[in-house]
Amino acid sequence: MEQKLKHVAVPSSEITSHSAYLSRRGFLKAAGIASAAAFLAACGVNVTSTPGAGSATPTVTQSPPVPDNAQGLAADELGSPLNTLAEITNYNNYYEFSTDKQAVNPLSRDFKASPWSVDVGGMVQNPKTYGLEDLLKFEQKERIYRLRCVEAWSMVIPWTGFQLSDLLNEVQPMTSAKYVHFVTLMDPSRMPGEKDPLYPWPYSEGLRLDEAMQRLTIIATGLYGEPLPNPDGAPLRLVVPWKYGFKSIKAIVKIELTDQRPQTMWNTISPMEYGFYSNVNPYVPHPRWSQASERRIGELSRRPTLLFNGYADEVASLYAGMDLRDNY
Ligand SMILES: Nc1nc2c(c(=O)[nH]1)N[C@H]1C(S)=C(S)[C@@H](COP(=O)(O)O)O[C@H]1N2
Ligand SMILES: [Mo]
Repeated sequence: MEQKLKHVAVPSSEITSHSAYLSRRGFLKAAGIASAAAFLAACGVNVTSTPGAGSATPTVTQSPPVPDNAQGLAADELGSPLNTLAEITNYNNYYEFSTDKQAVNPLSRDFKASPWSVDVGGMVQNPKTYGLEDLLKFEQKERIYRLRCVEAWSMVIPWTGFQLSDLLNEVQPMTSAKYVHFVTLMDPSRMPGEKDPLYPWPYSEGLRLDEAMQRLTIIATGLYGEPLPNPDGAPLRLVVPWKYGFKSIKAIVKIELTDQRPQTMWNTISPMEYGFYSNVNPYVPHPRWSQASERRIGELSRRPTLLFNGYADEVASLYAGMDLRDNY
């Protein structure tokens, strides 16, 4: 994660220089994004306030829906091959263990992820503390998702997990509930990174309730058919594939429904850089680097970043009428 704290160096390899930033029109053509832009315009979504947006050729193509049972598939619904288990478990952002992506795996090796429980409460009719074993009773799906880090690298990961909507339907949000707040385990004796006083621990994240109810939003309990590996957030973590990776909070112990937009860790550290929505958007650069392209781990050349990380068909309607530049 790139941010303002002085002791964390920004790896230049992850960041596209401003001169490399493609012109919007050129980018639209190169990436075939014209279709997504047209689709979004039809949905009433304001992709950008940049003049010329209307000149994109309106050829509408739809990507296939993400399957629920992807077990055994070797690629995502767009045809991109899966990253290997070794890649997925040895290049991790998990600041509770280390800010060094390659150090997370060895430093999290002895983390005990069971027993585990999650408090689900706040504005709900049926608050409950769930053991991991209770959560595994929700229908487990196999979903292959792209994970796009705000630092402009990405992976394709075959998750096992259940729809967050299944859990929320059970606890029954009150009509006054508008947001969902997620909190990571706070235990510096088990997560040594939490001793670093520069960060406002515990890690926390939030979603609008309708985003949390969207079918693509899952609580992952495994990947590659195994229980969730420690570096990826064992025993359970959120996955919201159309948002930057930092929204997908790991090692969750608390889920709380609220009527207030929740405070999140990255938004607290640097609100201009890490907004509440943080939808993947190639047209809205991070203040310090472009988001127009990304480096897929395991590939040599960069690839264009897709609006909503390629999930626009399924999620754009959540943002109908919103200016995605203001609501970054
Ligand atoms: N609790 C917690 N959750 C977290 C993070 C973290 O440091 N702590 N890093 C986030 C970031 S920046 C990314 S890109 C993803 C990375 O997930 P992965 O390591 O499974 O690929 O986890 C997210 N969830
Ligand atoms: Mo990230």
